[in-house]
Amino acid sequence: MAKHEELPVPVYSSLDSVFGDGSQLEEARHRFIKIQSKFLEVFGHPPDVFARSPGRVNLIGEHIDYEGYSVLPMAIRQDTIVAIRKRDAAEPEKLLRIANLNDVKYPMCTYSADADQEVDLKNLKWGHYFICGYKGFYEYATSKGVNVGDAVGLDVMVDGTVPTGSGLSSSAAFVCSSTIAIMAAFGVNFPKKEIAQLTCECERHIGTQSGGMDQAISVMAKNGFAELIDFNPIRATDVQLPSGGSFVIAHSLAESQKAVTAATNYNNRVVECRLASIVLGIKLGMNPQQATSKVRTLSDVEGLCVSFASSRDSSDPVLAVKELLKEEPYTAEDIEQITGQSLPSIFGDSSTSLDVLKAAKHYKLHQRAAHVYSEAKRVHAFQDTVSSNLSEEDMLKKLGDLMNESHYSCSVLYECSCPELEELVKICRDNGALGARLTGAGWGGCAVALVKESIVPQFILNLKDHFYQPRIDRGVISKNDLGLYVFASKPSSGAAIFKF
Ligand code: NG1
Ligand code: MG
Repeated sequence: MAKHEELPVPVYSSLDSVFGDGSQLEEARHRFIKIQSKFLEVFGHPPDVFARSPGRVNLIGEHIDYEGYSVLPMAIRQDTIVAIRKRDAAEPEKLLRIANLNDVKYPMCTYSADADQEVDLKNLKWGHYFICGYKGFYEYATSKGVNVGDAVGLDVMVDGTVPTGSGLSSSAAFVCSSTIAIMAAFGVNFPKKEIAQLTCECERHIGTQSGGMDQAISVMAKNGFAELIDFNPIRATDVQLPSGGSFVIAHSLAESQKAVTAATNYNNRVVECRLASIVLGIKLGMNPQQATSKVRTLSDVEGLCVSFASSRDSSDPVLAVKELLKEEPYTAEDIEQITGQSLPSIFGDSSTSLDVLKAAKHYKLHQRAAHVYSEAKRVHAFQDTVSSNLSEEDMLKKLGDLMNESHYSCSVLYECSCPELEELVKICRDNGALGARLTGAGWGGCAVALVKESIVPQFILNLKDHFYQPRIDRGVISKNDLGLYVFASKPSSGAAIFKF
């Protein structure tokens, strides 16, 4: 039997295979009807096909996917649905018309059907995420020798329920559902792991040097399971979570605009990790020229770090970080002295990295590397704990401890938290969470808390009282929207195509 990730995206002719038979199915029916009729109203004809891809919550393994390390997310119920229709090839004006069910917040975007168009990062519009998928589809199909014919116009209607800027990967849900809808419109389908890879690469057109976690889980998730996602090559292993625990997702209400702050936040950390791995490589005996040209990620030099540690009777790469990288921030000159090369020349091929160098005052190599290596270990400890024969009580406690350690590392070593997330995580712990941490890139967005199933309703009420009520009183959010900001989540299924 072909492995799950080798299979193409499933195509369904009814909604119940994905949405079950309860209230979720009813909701989904309403949603599809709304999308269908809005499509008809805007474009004058019905869509050919629909694609759905979910958001995700990362349970553990933050900011390590782009360093080559495994992560452990689960898909959530909230998703993006894209309805699409291929226009007639004979029409003279070939346009991509991308509309949204919420046309007040997201007015229609129109682009040419030219797959070589540049994504204009200075003027970022919501429709750009669709263009990522569009370019990715063409690049991939071309590389595979699949002839998809000349460019044609596409009519597209989007409906997303993943809150944006929340660390729940609304962006990947949108890019993946767009790419899969385009594939379906062109009558092709690819193995899920290839789609995961291509959507990861094409989302980088937005300007963040992301890893592949979000797209991988969005495409490959299975109902009822979290997944351990490995990279190079992408692989997903089912992880059964203990039934007595529940994951509650709570929004800090600080919106993280990742694409806008990339140079000082997300991409800055990617650059710092690369510099940390180069400096470690050199300190561990690599020739500087070779290190700057070959070493990309901390996983590339982990073997050297482990050998170093073994000379001190340890197997922990963090030991090498502690002894070889100074705690004080490195200046550009410090690093240039070690590498014998100017920083811009190391990153010469990447304009987003050059933006980072321009904005950075210094580089915290010790802290970032210590986070990545220790977080990578926590992911495996989490998986080992889940599959151990500990009592459920002890298992939940251990998982909670790992989540707390992860948060501490993100907050103190990786510095990707913010005051609102710190407050929220503390409130979670004070109200009975076994563990709580920021999830996704951070600098805003959501926290995820592990809570005993039996106390979930009370826990959510307590969060409302302590975190949200003051914000309702100040008019930051409305009471009616509370359900969008705090909810318990079960592992949902991955991407699907619907053709009725
Ligand atoms: P968010 O901010 O949740 O989309 C981002 C990256 C992930 C991963 C996490 C941090 C994108 C598309 N995703 O997630 O790959 O690096 O941050 O663990 O940028
Ligand atoms: Mg994102």
